[in-house]
Amino acid sequence: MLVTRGFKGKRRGGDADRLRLPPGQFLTPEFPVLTAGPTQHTKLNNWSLVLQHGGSILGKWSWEQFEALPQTEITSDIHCVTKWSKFDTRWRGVTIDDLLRAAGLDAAPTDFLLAHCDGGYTTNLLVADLIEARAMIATHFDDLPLLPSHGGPARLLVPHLYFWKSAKWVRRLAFRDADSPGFWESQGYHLRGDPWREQRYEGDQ
Ligand SMILES: Nc1nc2c(c(=O)[nH]1)N[C@H]1C(S)=C(S)[C@@H](COP(=O)(O)O)O[C@H]1N2
Ligand SMILES: [Mo]
Repeated sequence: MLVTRGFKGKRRGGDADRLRLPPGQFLTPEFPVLTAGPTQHTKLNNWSLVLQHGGSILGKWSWEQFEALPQTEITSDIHCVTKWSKFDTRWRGVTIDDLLRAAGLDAAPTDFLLAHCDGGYTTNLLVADLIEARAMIATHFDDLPLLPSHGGPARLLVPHLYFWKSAKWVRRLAFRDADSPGFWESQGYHLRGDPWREQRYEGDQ
């Protein structure tokens, strides 16, 4: 079990909370739903998660097989590029490290990947942003199965990047030899999206 916690403030709106907010963000206790397009509803017996590199399948798990993989809990702040941040969100799922291990891989085959979702959403990520317990395929929020609106049955969770990188209804991680933009990235959003560097749009340093 791994738990990562940010710096905790004593009261809402205090100095500690402000230090904990990336530039330009405001704190919300809500959990807004943001989706381009309709919520996806995938039956668990039709669900699978695939790790792929070019034409070859590196790993594939049914829901049952996926649920049997090692479980990790992460508590983290999340930051949406539309400027809301939420502190101390609590997730459970399978880290990308454990997923690679389950596929029998010592290391990722390339430095980049594109996450593909039910409904067609995609987002690009550096492998370095996914390994070493920085990211997971999350299936639970606050101890409950993830709601469809928040990406259930399973979503990518990459809490240290803007939340558009945390692809809901993720089904396939495709390793690639080069970084190429996903859905929002090809519409002017930043290729990486680090909230602490305020990498919102293409061209932000
Ligand atoms: N498949 C999919 N994943 C997605 C999105 C989407 O439209 N489709 N929106 C992204 C954006 S812009 C944000 S801010 C978060 C919102 O997640 P939430 O609805 O759980 O708050 O999901 C991200 N993942
Ligand atoms: Mo977003």
